[in-house]
Amino acid sequence: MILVVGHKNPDSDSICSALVATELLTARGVEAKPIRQGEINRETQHILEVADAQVPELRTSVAGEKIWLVDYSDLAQAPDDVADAEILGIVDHHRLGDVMTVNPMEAWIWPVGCTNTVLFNMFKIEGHEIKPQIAKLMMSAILSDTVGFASPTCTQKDKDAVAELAEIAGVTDLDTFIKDLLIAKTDIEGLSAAELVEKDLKGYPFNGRDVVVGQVELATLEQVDDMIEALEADLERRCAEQGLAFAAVMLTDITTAQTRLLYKGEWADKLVKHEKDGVLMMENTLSRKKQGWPWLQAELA
Ligand SMILES: [Mn+2]
Repeated sequence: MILVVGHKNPDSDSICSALVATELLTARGVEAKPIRQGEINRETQHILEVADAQVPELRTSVAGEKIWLVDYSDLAQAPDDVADAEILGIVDHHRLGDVMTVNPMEAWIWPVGCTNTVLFNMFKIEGHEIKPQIAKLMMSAILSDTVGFASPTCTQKDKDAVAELAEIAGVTDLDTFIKDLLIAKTDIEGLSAAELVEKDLKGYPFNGRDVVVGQVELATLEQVDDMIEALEADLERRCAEQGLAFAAVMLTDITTAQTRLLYKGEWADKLVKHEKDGVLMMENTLSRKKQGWPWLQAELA
């Protein structure tokens, strides 16, 4: 039995990848089960409803298990006891992380917009049938990760995959499908500052210290106008409680690709020079992976 596990603070790709990779392993005749390391967000909830799919079981310990990692290869994003598990496979679209394996394993890591684009191609290469429900999960994850093809992480392979998957899924009105997905993605109503920071928070070891960078995708920055102070206070609290050198959250307007960065911590001084009237705007920044984090790495180095 292989447990398929996405990263901590699961996003839609992470959850859909666990479900889809489980389907792929099953098609290979291997017993597998999807698990998740945290609560699902509203967009993922929307996707699972549209696809009529089950939420993977919540499970944060994998000691003694055989596992596949989907949508990451960093220890920081893996279950805490991953060292006591046997990693048999990785499907991902991020830079290669720091996990180590004892035995040879299967790794599918492509520079595309979404893990589900890699999984889609695995289905094709291996000649497995893609059911409409699985197609819906895959195309939703791709549209989520690429923000409806707008992200600089989006490649032709992602677009080709969605075109084929939409046909299998019977989705004829792709524009409405994307619109509904993005509405769910940017729905933050009623969330507290801590929940917003936590929503899509990623930890990065950097220069011997720990850094966290979250991202909140919005339809307009006005959605968080009243919460700036509370968000900054939450970042400060995280630095104090967890000894972080830097904690930030990217507030991204996905309609204009404008990101406001809130940040705290010992290393915060390094960024002050980029502020205008006390506000740090990152122009044309939609992707944390391709734009936000690389820029931060250069500035914090
Ligand atoms: Mn992803």
